[in-house]
Amino acid sequence: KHNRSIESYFESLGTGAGEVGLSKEDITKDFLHKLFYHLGRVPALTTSNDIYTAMALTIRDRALRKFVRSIEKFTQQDARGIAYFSAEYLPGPHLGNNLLNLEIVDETKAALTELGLDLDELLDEEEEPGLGNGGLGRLASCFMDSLATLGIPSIAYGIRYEFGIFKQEIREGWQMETTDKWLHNGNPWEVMRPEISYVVKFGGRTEHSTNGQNRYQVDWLPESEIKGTAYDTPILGYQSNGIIMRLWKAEAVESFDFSVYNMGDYYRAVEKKLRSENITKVLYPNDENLSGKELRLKQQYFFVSCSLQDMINLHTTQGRELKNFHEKFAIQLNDTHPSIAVAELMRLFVDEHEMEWDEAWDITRNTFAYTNHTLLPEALEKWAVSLLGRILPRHLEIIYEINSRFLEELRDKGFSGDQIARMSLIDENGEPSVRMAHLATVGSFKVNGVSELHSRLLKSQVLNDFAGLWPQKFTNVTNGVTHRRFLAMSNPGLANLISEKIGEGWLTDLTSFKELEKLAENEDFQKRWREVKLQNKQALTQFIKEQTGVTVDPEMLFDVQVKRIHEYKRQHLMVLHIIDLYLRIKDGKTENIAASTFIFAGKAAPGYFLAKLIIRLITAVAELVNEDEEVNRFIKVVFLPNFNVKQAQRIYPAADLSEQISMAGKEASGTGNMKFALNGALTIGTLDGANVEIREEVGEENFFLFGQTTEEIQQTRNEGYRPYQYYEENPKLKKVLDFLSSEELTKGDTELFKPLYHNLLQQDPYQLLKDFDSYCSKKEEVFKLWNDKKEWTKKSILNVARMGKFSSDRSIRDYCEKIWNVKPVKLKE
Ligand code: 7GP
Repeated sequence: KHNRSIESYFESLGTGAGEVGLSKEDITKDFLHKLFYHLGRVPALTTSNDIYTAMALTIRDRALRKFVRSIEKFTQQDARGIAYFSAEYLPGPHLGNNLLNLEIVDETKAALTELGLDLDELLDEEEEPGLGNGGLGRLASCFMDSLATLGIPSIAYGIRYEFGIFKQEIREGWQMETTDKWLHNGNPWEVMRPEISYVVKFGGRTEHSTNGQNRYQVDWLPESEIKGTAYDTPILGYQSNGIIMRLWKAEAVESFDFSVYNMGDYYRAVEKKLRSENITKVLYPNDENLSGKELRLKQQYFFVSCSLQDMINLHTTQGRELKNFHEKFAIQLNDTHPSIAVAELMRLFVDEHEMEWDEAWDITRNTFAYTNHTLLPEALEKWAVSLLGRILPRHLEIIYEINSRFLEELRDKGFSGDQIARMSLIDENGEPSVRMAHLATVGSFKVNGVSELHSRLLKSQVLNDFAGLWPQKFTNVTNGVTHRRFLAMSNPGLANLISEKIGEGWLTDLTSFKELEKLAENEDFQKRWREVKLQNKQALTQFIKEQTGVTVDPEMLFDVQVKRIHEYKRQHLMVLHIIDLYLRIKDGKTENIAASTFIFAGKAAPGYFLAKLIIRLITAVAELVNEDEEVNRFIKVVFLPNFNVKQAQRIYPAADLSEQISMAGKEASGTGNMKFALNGALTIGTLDGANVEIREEVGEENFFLFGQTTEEIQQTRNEGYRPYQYYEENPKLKKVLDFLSSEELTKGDTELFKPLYHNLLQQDPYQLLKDFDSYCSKKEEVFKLWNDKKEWTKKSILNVARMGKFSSDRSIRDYCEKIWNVKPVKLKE
């Protein structure tokens, strides 16, 4: 009876009765209700966090409603679904995006205004979940937005890190890291699901036997067990479905270890609980050597095991058989971080569900698909066999078994010994280790790169042997970004101007921006385009002042590079050019320089010395330039601390020039490049990653191309690249490099930048010196064009008009077609 009354209530929700309404009045009522009943606040004691939380809860109700509706629909239709496995997510602030997706920005603003409150202040209050390092995590979140919008039955699995990516502060010019306590004020967006929890085992040993039915049986006798509990956050699509991001938190299986407790050692028992919870404490910053980090492997296994158990549970409680698992689900592995899932699914099938190996392998290989995000050799994950065997003894056995069958297949096919050694899941050079990219490739039905160029290089370099063996397995899906967050929400000025001209259809179809092409030379439109950009630059100017104390002039060219700090991305190439400008200005040769503000932001991995030194170099140049009256009329330099999604949303709309200057062949795709162009910035860039496709789309005359191609880089290397020669033969470059150890720049500490200087002169692994001239002369063209406002604006409009391809909606459609074979199940509202 009880059940029926719940059901009938749910039904009535469907017909509108008892709905959480979307009118201003509904929002006001619920908001006050939350403040009073949920938070128990009296007006006099209400803090701004209370107000934010009450509104967040009000909106979460509406988001959950969408989610519940979507799930019902998926279940009704018995739809095939996608599980996205990612160790990282960077959703950014939820509130503003949910308001946009529910189309209640105005209603909410009005409700708050009537109560004497301000929506913008509330939006400012939100602390974002920094559960990722950079591009890979943000891509996962853009994909969630599009999966929900397109109505793809899906769930995003990951880790609920208590501390996300570190907070960056700048002290005396250096990066300092502090902990990111994003949960300190609570997290109103998540729903804890104590009843959705699974046990995950670690360590110990295995026992092989033949059971009563004469079946070969392996038992894993673990050393310890940990419980994972689900925390669900609804992620909304635009005018459409809601999906769930399900993040796992680690806890002790029992709060107390009773055997110890009984002995009277209470504190030792509690300690065990604390140690278990360590697993989901902190996100590891990337770019560091992680191969020895036991806790990192435990994190990966922990979340993957919880997620697979959850999926099997979902599958079987609906009365389905495991042999159909791959028909109901595809699992996308976001890089190799979750690739231990291949071995775990085999273990669950074979050991726990008594499936035969061949059948289990068949299903497993038809379930997973793997996305690679990097070609950098140092970033390709490997786990020492000794470590893996200690933490996951059964998985090591399974990996060996997969490998021996795989190598057997290669031998049968006549592969050479060398090839077999190269393709093996086990790297026998030095300390034996498991190559996770090989495990992911062998265990998947599709492997993709993230841009045309990257996918091509993946096939010809890192996974070349595999591409020869299984050419059909390899494909490309070029990345995309959600234009709803990165244009509609964060650049309302431009979004409104565009909607005024072409309507709002672009929110779900970015290709309709093509219609803007015809306005590219319209002078009125150009003027309004420039006004919007100027307003955005004024807002950023204000923010820069608050954050750094530096005053910049919004009329100047805003030349921006924001992304993780890494040598391959070549932030220091931009700095070398700035130093050249400084020297020119000091020399009185100011003609042809367009007044520019150079803006940098990005985090360096805490253990990456040269990256941190690059930050120090930027802040040193900033100090020198900004304080020099002779110079600061022409150029200013800013380093904005603590780059994150929230900050990014302020920066992209205000940029005139986007710096995408990595050494060709190193940036798998880049996604910042797309966000900038979408907001009307022109790009100066190399033929790397998605730059290639962006240039193809916007037209080569609307893109500042410089630098060597991947082939030329290779050739330079083959010919024996000697960076010193460029230093010797190019007086301008010599002057700039020598300036790195000048008293002027280093304030007397002339040794400060020597490590960078030597690195460039002796190895220059990313060929900055070789590309320097090409970069500088492209900058001259930039300056020239900047002075022709009409031409610049025309190109800016054309860039935006031709961004259609780079919506993550298109990427997700590609995944659906090329990889997942799923159909949308969209809510009709
Ligand atoms: C990044 C790539 O560096 C970037 O080029 C790409 O756009 C992005 O992924 C999304 O595909 N990679 C990472 O953020 C990362 O952590 C290590 O890669 C596996």
